[in-house]
Amino acid sequence: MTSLRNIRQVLVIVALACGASPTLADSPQTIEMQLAGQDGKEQHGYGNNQWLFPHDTCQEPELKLPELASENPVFYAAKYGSADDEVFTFVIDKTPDSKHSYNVVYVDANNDNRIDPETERFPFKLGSTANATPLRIPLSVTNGDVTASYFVNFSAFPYQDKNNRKQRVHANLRNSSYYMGEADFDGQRHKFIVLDLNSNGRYNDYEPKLFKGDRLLVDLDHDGHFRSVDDPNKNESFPLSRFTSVAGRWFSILPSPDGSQAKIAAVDPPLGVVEASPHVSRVTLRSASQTLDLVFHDGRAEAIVGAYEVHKIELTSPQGKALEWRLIARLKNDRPKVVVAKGETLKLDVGEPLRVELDIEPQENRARKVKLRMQIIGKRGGTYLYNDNRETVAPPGLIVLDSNERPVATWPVHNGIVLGENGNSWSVPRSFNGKYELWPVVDLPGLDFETVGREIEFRDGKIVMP
Ligand SMILES: [Ca+2]
Ligand SMILES: [Ca+2]
Ligand SMILES: [Ca+2]
Ligand SMILES: [Ca+2]
Repeated sequence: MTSLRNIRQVLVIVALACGASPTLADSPQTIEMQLAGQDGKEQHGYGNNQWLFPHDTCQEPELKLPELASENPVFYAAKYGSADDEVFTFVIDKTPDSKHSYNVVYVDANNDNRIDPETERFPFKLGSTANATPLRIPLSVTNGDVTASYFVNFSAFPYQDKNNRKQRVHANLRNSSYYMGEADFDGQRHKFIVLDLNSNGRYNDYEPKLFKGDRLLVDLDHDGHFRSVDDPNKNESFPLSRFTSVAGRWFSILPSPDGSQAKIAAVDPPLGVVEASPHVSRVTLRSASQTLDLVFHDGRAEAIVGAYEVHKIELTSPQGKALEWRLIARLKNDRPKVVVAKGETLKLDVGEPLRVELDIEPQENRARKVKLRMQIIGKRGGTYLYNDNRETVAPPGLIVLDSNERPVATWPVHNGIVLGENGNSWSVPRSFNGKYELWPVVDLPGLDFETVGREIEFRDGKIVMP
């Protein structure tokens, strides 16, 4: 009898469990990842590189070098993985028959501090900054007690800039391999990629800023591609964070440092609420370990508790309006700091009111040219650019009024051309004589802008300094 009752209990439990239709995503998953991209067929779309500065001498004094033919070999010190010795020495050399160009690169690819003249020697072609054919080199990178293959694309080219005034041969290494696996996020198997986007040989760096950490790509729509799209519902590219929202729920996705394994578990992180003004549609918050892409509905969004900085703000016209517009601010300096507390509501004070600022300055040695810069600035900072690609928006512009307040010139303004942080120069007609007013015009339905005009005096098209 006892055993029958036990069987009944088991049946009841099984029935209950089936009723809730649990998927694999409900239980922690440990995924064995496969190295991919070593054949040069990269699927992830974008990568980062390590810039290698030239040295006259080897930066690793203990390294055993092969005999070099050039009088001026160039040494580079790349860094990959996390081990006591994370420096990989590269040297470019030229064979005796090569009169001008470097044509051989030696690499301590297995980082045993000895360059094998046979197996660690690769012919290559010196490139230019505009055009360099990269050479694919397999390294053995160590993280903890795991040593694994890691492929880099090596390019070298003569280079100079204002910080490197003497032209020398610089080089860079673009990471060209990544790890791919398959996991259950929503009851279906999805291919996913862990990408060493900050190019340091480790796959588990949280991304506090683009290219400063690593990425996670999930093929949510099973089309074989891993795209980052503006539509948050179609986004397949995620900054590596403590918690990641995939297919509508929160997961902890932790790659091992060497990338060969990923631990995935559905989680319920502590949440608070963020409220913003009605036109705020999306906001990106970032901390050292967590990126949140908040999508606002009726002015509200849920957010994981934590202390963040505001990185990106998006304002959009209300859904259903015939004229659609979108303004996006990417904050680079003085980012507002916010704290999301558990169960509490944070009022995010960004966006409106917006004001339009206009700067005008004469261009040195360029007659009848003035530099104009127009910026849309929101509350608590941020320079907003509008969606250039939608024809429905009346583009922002500049209107010039003469002393009788008659418009004498109008000028459409595009992102990066006058509108934005850089500004651009404007040719003033020679007929401009006397005092003029320049007014920025931004007309986006439903948005109020505070605009301030500027009075300028011209003589034969030249700006008259006050
Ligand atoms: Ca070394
Ligand atoms: Ca070696
Ligand atoms: Ca990394
Ligand atoms: Ca896809």
